Amino acid sequence: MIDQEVLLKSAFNGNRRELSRLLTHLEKGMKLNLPEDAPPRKSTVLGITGPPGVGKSTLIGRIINYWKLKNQNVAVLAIDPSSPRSGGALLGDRVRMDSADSGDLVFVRSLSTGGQPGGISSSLISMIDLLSYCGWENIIIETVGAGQSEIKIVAFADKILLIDGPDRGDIIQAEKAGIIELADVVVINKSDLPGSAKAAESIRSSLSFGDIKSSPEVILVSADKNDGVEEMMNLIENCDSPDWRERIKIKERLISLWDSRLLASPELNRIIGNLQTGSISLDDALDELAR
Ligand SMILES: Nc1nc2c(ncn2[C@@H]2O[C@H](COP(=O)(O)OP(=O)(O)OP(=O)(O)O)[C@@H](O)[C@H]2O)c(=O)[nH]1
Ligand SMILES: [Mg+2]
Repeated sequence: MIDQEVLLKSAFNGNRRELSRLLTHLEKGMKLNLPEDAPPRKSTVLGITGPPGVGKSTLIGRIINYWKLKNQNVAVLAIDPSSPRSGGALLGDRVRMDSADSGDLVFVRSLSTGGQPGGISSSLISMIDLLSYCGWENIIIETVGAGQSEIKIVAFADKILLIDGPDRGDIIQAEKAGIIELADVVVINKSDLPGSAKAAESIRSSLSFGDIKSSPEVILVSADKNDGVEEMMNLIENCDSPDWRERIKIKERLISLWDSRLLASPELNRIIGNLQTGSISLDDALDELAR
């Protein structure tokens, strides 16, 4: 048993090792008990998602520097899908972000989606609350657009950046998964490469033909050259999410938590067995799981 209160006090006072330990416990499903007089969450959560390799981590490095220059701190939760990825991308992430992961203003943490049966979403809220309680003003959640559930983890963020590259084909997947509806700003990264302006144009026009009520801004950025980052940050910091988008986010959060509860149920295997033998109906199964 760990003494959460002791760890909390220490993390609150700036001890990163204890903060890390607490995050590990939350990742494994521990319930967070903040003191009763803890102030409401005040940090801003920025969700960043997009297909593999579009430059999310590189861009996050730039965003970190942007906030550092303003003397604001930032904690990054980088969520890796549980399925193994090729080429040690995780390590690559660390190395790329390490340039920024220095000093007291930055905290970077990788999370795995395979940590607990219900996935990451149920513990994500506690992690955000913990980081906020410990004084982290900006929190970034990075997810890879590898599966719908991973992408939609960003629905737990206040503001959402969808990143794509010059290869317009990639974003089709995001469109299918309904991520575009959630995005406050769409970033076409790698603007230093040919094809990026065309990709941005094509996304803009497909958005204006869609039934999206107020389309997100589409902007060109080069994380590599640090070009357009300031403009992007101005956009994201000053945009107001319309009501309908807030509602979609809340709905996605509910669906995520619903899913993770179902998957974490100790009765799940037994109920699946009963469904298989036909001894109960799907409706019965849902009723039982809801109980
Ligand atoms: N030309 C160019 N290359 C870039 C730019 N930004 C990132 N890259 C390169 O794109 C590759 C992938 O960058 P990452 O930042 O790891 O991309 P990611 O989206 O975090 O990748 P995953 O986490 O694996 O999904 C690296 O080789 C980067 O150097 C850019 O603006 N221009
Ligand atoms: Mg990355």
